[in-house]
Amino acid sequence: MSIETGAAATHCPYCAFQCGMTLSVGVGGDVAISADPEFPVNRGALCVKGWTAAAALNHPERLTEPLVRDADGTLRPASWDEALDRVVQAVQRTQQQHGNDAVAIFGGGSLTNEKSFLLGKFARVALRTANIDYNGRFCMSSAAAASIRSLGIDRGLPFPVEDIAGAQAILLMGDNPAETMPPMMQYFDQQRANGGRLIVADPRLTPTAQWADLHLRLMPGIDSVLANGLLHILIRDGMIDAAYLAERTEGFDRVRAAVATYWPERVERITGVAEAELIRAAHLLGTAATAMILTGRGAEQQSQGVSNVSACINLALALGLPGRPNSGYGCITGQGNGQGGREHGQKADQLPGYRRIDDPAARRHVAEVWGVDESSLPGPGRSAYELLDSLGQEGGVRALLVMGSNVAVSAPHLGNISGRLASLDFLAVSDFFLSETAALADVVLPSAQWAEEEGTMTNLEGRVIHRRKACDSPSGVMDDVAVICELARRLGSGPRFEYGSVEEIFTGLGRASAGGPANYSGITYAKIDAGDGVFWPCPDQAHPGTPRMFTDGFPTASGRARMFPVHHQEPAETPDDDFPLFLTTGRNLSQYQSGNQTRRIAELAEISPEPVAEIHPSTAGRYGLRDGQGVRLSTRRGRAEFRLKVTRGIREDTVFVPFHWGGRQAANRLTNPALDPISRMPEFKVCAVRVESLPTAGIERDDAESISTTTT
Ligand SMILES: Nc1nc2c(c(=O)[nH]1)N[C@H]1C(S)=C(S)[C@@H](COP(=O)(O)OP(=O)(O)OC[C@H]3O[C@@H](n4cnc5c(=O)[nH]c(N)nc54)[C@H](O)[C@@H]3O)O[C@H]1N2
Ligand SMILES: Nc1nc2c(c(=O)[nH]1)N[C@H]1C(S)=C(S)[C@@H](COP(=O)(O)OP(=O)(O)OC[C@H]3O[C@@H](n4cnc5c(=O)[nH]c(N)nc54)[C@H](O)[C@@H]3O)O[C@H]1N2
Ligand code: SF4
Ligand SMILES: [Mo]
Repeated sequence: MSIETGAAATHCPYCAFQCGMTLSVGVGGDVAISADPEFPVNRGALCVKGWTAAAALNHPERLTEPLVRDADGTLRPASWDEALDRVVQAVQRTQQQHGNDAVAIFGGGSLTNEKSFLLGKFARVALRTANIDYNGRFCMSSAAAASIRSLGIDRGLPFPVEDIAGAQAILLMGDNPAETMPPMMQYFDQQRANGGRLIVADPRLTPTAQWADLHLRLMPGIDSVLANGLLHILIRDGMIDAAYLAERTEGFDRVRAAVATYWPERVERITGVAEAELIRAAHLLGTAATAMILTGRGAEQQSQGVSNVSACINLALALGLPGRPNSGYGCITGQGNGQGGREHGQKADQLPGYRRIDDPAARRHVAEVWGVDESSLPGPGRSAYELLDSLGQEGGVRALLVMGSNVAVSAPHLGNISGRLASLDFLAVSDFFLSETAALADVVLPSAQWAEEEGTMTNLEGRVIHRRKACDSPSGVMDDVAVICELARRLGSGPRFEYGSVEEIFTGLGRASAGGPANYSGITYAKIDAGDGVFWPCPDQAHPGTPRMFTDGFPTASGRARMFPVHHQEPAETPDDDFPLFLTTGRNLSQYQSGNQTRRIAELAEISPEPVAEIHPSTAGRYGLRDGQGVRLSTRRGRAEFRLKVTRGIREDTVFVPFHWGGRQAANRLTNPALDPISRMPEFKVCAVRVESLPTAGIERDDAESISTTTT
């Protein structure tokens, strides 16, 4: 992967597949994107979001100067000096009046490893606040928590994606890669060519489910019942790996007792999946020499998310899969740096290297690397939703800095969160477009974009890769690293934030991670560049990295994987007379996340101009609704408006909407913030909803009016 003049081998700004791409900068600053055929993950493939990513770089709505809010309520351009000064004054005022923890940071999984590390250090060293969390809490935190307690570590995929091609059977629980990571489908393609089978569990007949050999159209919110039911059949039919269970796991007896009551007729009754299909799925997994169980947000974003994933891990362990070739349990991480972003300290309970902030040894190590006194490091802070829910409250957070998230669209129960954001004494947002959250801020800091700065990302496989700078940012823009270091300097912590380069920050991150679960200490930029990235853990310079984990044991106290019995409980809210259907939410192919980056790109807006609610024909008939009309969805928490799509590809009791829009079209006006007791993940995937015709013919698009699109 050589860098030619005017061209840089780098990676996509969006999802965790982190496709390799080449950016060529022409005369006049135009940027062209081509896929990198040599990068072993995407192997020359990109999805439509990747192909069109350059359109965001020189987009006319790009923020190129800081904005500050005047006393009359208007946002006006300001100098960097004034904007940063306002932030510093607000921090100091708030901390003097209300204590250190009244200032908080909200980060994101799109930030590089270096930024994630700096943000965590900034919170603990410069602000000395316990309150820092990030949008990954809304993403894969249930899988992370379940993996840590069972397998001893959380690396989303503990094997490279290429292993998928060699799995004879794969169960995909609530993931839709045909739309959310299209280039990954080449491995499922190869898997099929090798004679392998794919089973997809999803309430919708997604493009991925259409592709599968078997689609289990389960009811939302009951994944653990399905997994327990499959394990019941495998035990009954003598298809579990007794030797593996005896040698490599603990806790199976209690799991066996728990799944005893999940006989197929009962599981059919609860999940809506026919007994014959359950048996077929179990036998496909049980007879395969190599197999994988993979989870996505469908199974994880529930108030029972950790239980669901634990039930899937139990299934994988009973089949003897983790640590075997082309086999195992994996979580398909979502955001560009969704993996690295959860390792280096922007989580409320965490220090770099995936260490716990309440572990005395971890605190001593990190305090020493940072050159501060251990007693000065705060303890664990509030989780993402709880942090947002505390804004402006007595004893809660009063000043907030958001970097890399658009919570005014993506947080659950927006009716509550919008009010909480409005009640803050001070809000600062760093972004490169005026997101719905930035539009509420007192200070907006215009940030550089991916192609304009150096850094590393860790993809869904745990592969640390180099995102190279390909072009300069517009004048007036300051990158996040410079912003964090300058704020630290103005707050009196300058010497601890003096870095000569981004690479130097990576070296500091490596030292802080040494000895921790996510050990980066043997990774350098040179080592990443010499190959196709380096898989963590990589404990020393001579170590080649770890593409495949668990081959010799699990990083638990006993070296064995721990199995936890799962007793299913209902979702926090189920349909009733007033709200008679399930609502579930997720993604479509051409929009990304809160849509702040993709709604502005013409090619993407053309494919998906507005949010569409999917409903089954018989349900539409029952409520007198027609395909293409406007509908209002209502839940106990709010209302939102959508165009209706009538499709046989969804269960009769379920409505699906994407969450990529704000304002009146925001799915999150509807969603339930019920939290998983362990991961603190909100229940984005299940609540109870009512559907009605919109009184007027048209849907008012209040959020879209302010956005203009541009083509590549
Ligand atoms: N185009 C696009 N790609 C993306 C993103 C994007 O916004 N747009 N975001 C990236 C990120 S951050 C993430 S986390 C990933 C997410 O990637 P996915 O996990 O594939 O995305 P989702 O659409 O949220 O959810 C997957 C599926 O879960 C199903 N589902 C809903 N409820 C349930 C349930 O109760 N049980 C089960 N088993 N399934 C259920 C939905 O019907 C949906 O098809 O995508 C990444 N890639
Ligand atoms: N209803 C419902 N809600 C959901 C989900 C769901 O399935 N259903 N999924 C959840 C999931 S999995 C996720 S990951 C979250 C995502 O939700 P968000 O965190 O809101 O996701 P993004 O739109 O990626 O927000 C990133 C913001 O930061 C900006 N940005 C990107 N990179 C950088 C950078 O390097 N620096 C700075 N300063 N800014 C940057 C972008 O322009 C964007 O405005 O949403 C969650 N919300
Ligand atoms: S699959 Fe993900 S990383 Fe690849 S081009 Fe699409 S959005 Fe970018
Ligand atoms: Mo995500």
